[in-house]
Amino acid sequence: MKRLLKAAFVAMTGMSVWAASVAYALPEQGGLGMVPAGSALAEEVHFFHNAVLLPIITVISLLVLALLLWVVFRYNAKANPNARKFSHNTLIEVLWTGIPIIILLVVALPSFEILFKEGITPDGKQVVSRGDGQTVDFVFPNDFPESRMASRAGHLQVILDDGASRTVLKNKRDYSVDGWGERDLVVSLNDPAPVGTSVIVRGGRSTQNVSGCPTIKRYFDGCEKEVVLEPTMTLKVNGYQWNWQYAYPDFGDFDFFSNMMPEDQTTPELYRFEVDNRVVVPVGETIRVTVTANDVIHSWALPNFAIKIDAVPGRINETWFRAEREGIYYGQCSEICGVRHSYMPIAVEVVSRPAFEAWVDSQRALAGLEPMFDTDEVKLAQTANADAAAE
Ligand SMILES: [Cu+2]
Repeated sequence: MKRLLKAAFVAMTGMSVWAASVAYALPEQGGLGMVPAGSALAEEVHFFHNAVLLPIITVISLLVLALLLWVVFRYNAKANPNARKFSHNTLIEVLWTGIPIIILLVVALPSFEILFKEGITPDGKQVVSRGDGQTVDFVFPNDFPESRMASRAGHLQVILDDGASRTVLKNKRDYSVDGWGERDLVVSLNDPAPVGTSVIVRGGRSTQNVSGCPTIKRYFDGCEKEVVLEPTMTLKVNGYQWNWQYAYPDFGDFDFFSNMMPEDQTTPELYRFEVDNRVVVPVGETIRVTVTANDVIHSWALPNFAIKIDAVPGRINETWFRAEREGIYYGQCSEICGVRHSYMPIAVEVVSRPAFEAWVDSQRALAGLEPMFDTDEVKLAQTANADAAAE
């Protein structure tokens, strides 16, 4: 009962509960709600499911139940011995055609928006400039294809970063924009950017609600919007009977297979989720995911990021995600692909940028490649820093 109440509460408020300390984003044993959202887009999907679909489904089910009970009790042979013999009722027919059309539109329009967002890889760009205490004008090169150009205030985001914290500036109150429709947009700050700060101008049409926006604001489209930047890397996913192969084309010609951990080498909670080689990606960056298969159709599914995309032999499907928090996220092949279909889990480890770079170099070493990030210069600088700290 407690669990039902909790699920009802989660459904009503559309909240995505997340405990910051949980490193493993595992499904809750016997849970009814969604797994925690790991991306802003997944929050959108959860909101749509919990606050739009579930109430509509509930009301329709209760209405149909009430109609059935009414007919059963009011119009059974005993209660209603003389049946009336009319063939149609125009008003009712208009209503039961018109109302479902309206309901379907209410369901379809927001779901199209989410589907488009999942299907179109973000292309936002950013320009970082140094504040010098005098400059107020900062140029953003709006060099997108015409249909993707930043064309209104909502397509731009101006952020001041002083190294310790970031402040998102507000259009009109803090800055104005000139040059709409031209290649160069000029952002004019009302006050010059202080010395030592970075002025980050982000632009593009791939925008989304910021993560963690309250449900009530989502209802009224009152969430703060942000520009989602273009991918920093591509993850190539290839489905096999019965494991996954991953490649990182931006970081060299290395790939690896990811196999389920045997039952005796993992915990009961992680069995059928944990793998020997996890996918590793950096936090807060847009990851392009291309998915295909080697033999039969599989499906790469990662519920925390609201991803479920078919892996089809001879075809490359593309999607993307941007993880908001570090952690380990699990999914499973979601297209029946043979006898070991339920033994090809997916595990994604979201780590910090430095940890990601260290991991890339470890994978490159395994493939016999030179390090990409852990170069001699980096090592020298690290040693110099360590020496300076020791003195
Ligand atoms: Cu499969």
